[in-house]
Amino acid sequence: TDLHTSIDKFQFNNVFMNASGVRCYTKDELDELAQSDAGTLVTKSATQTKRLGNPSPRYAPLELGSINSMGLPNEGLEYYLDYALDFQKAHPEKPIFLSVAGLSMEENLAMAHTIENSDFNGLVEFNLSCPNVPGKPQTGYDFDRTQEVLTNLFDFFTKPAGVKLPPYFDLAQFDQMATILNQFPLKFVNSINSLGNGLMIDPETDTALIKPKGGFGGIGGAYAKPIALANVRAFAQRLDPKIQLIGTGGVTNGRDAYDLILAGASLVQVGTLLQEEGTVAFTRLTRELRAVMQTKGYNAISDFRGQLKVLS
Ligand code: RRO
Repeated sequence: TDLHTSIDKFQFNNVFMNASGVRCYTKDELDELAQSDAGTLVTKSATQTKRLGNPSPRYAPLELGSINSMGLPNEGLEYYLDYALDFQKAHPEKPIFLSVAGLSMEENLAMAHTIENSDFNGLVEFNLSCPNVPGKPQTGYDFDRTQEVLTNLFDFFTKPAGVKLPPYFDLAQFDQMATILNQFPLKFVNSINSLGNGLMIDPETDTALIKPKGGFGGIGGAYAKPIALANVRAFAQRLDPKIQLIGTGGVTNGRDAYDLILAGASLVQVGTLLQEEGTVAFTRLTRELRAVMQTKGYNAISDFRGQLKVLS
């Protein structure tokens, strides 16, 4: 059973990879991802300069997932770009993703210029959906702003790129966002980032579980699965077929990944599960996805990608 997949001209020997933010902060963590069974990896979303992020505790595992308000801690673009440039020399057969998340349009455009003028030859993921920086609304929930950012970006940016989006909950939002996205030469759309601004309470102490923002944080894991499936499916139905889908949210076993692929995903990212289990999660997910495919009589991802059936 072959788990090979592709985005644009880029080939991957496994559909699984990390979700940005999880175990991809340091070069050591990135090396561990590279050595795992994952098909590729993405770096922690970068800002122009290093950030320490929000005060701890800023991540907590939950019964069905996780809550985080990391606040974009990262080593700065240069660190991750350096890593990517070294990596592509050492592993020309394994294209990787560089994630960027500017706190303003100017910062996003400045980072895009730096990448454009570099030798980076992988894919760039523009994160339009960080929910956790106090005072900074998620770009992906402001449609005019998203249009403006992408217009200014693709005015000069020519490297293969995509966007990481927040979850949407109304079909009119999918219509509007897809109309915007279809105007640009995007190679992929990655849905979804965490469910923004959830709240979990410790029953012993009646206290919010995490410290930043009075306890509000992005929810990931099993809580997110039906929302992720709907977002991947809704965009697959609306986007130009040249724009591929990356499915992220709620993967805890091989069947969850199979479902995201049925909904239209070409790659599957793993967040909370990877945080909790480590890179060995990819070994189990790979085995479980292969088993589901074998049961269904499928030999390749392309045999069932996007083939979700609905009741008539
Ligand atoms: O760093 C974070 O707090 C964070 C980011 Br940038 C993001 O995109 N999604 C998330 O759940 N946390």
